[in-house]
Amino acid sequence: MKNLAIIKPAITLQLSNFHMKGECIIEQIRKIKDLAGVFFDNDAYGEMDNEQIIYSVQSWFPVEEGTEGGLFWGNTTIMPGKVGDEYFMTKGHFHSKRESAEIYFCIEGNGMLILMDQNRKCWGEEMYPGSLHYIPGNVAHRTANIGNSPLTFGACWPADAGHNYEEIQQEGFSARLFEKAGKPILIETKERRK
Ligand code: PAN
Ligand code: ZN
Repeated sequence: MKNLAIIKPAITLQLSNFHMKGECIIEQIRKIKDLAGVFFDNDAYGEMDNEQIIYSVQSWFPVEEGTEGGLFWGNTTIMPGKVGDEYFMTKGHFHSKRESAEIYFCIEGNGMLILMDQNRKCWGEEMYPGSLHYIPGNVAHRTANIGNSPLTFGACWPADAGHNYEEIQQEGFSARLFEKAGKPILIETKERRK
């Protein structure tokens, strides 16, 4: 950057829907067909439309992946719906650099941030417009939409955190968020394969 330069920001957030605009924004879409093994009820999963969009993520990587001290930003939108009795949710992950923390904040909709520590203790944090969430290091995280409209939240995480999806793919979370009698409830599941 030129000394004393005054420049326009490269990226802007549209305040009506929090979509980012600008170059280098990466869009990822996760459809039913991308989420094999994520949901509990395999029969209900098999009956769903493979092309149905479950969630999308817009990410901004202002520095290269792995840059120590750098930060990334992302917006996730999860559609409303369920597979069987289980709410639509993200795959979930630990960070590869496990001690890396993250901040989420809810923009619109109603959700549940599902957290699991190293000892597989699992708990949920309610998400609603304006709720702010600190995800400590060494804690796996995934998000479910528990409402009738799209859930959108913003996230900021270290550029060298990385994503470890394999562990959750293999071992799952120790609990799942189901709707029972019209309410979200965390229920322990015995899915650990190791
Ligand atoms: C978020 C998540 C995003 C999608 O930006 O990556 O909500 O969830 P999955 O990555 O589990 O599919 C984040 O936690 N980044 O670190
Ligand atoms: Zn994360």
